[in-house]
Amino acid sequence: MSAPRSFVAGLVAAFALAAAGTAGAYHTNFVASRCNSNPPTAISHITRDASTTAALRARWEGYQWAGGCWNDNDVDDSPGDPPGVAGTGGEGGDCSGFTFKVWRESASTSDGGYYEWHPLRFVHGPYTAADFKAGVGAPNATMSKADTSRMDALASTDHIGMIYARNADGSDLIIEAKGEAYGTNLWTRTYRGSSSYGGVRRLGWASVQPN
Ligand SMILES: [Ca+2]
Ligand SMILES: [Ca+2]
Repeated sequence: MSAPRSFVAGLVAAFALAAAGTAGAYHTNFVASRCNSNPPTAISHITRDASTTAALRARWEGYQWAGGCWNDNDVDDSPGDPPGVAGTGGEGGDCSGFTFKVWRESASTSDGGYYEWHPLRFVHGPYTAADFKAGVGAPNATMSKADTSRMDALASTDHIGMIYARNADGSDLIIEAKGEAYGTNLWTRTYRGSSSYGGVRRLGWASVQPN
């Protein structure tokens, strides 16, 4: 038998009050205190090497649902936030926000150009993991998983991670913003073998690094 609704509501209210009283325990105010809204820098081209470097800069940083701002101190500055709450304002991207930023995409879905966002620029971008999986937006396209290279992505309707390296056993080293309890990092994943994951490519990589 389930508890009476009023009792459950009372518990929820009591929890909310308790949480408010100890807001500092998880409200690190990272976005409010550290992040900015500076415009991105339009750049002439992107390379897989430069985006790999940008992705690795976020390694060991936090995860924030609907987030998109991190520093580079190799520490999750906002651990233990309640998952799935955009308003907690913690450090880190979520899976799709991280991909958007590393892929140097425009805030406009019709613009396939290249935009460098500072790590401390708070931006999520217009795409969910499902959007990426479907190839939504001018910069993005679906592709065969077999043809993927470094910094292409494997996406499902609720997650996306970028390929850092393919392993001989058919798994991949994936760089991804995984979740509140995990942060952003490199992990061995078997997404490639899952029918729920497809290949996604950021269009327009240049083959040569700028001087
Ligand atoms: Ca950090
Ligand atoms: Ca967090």
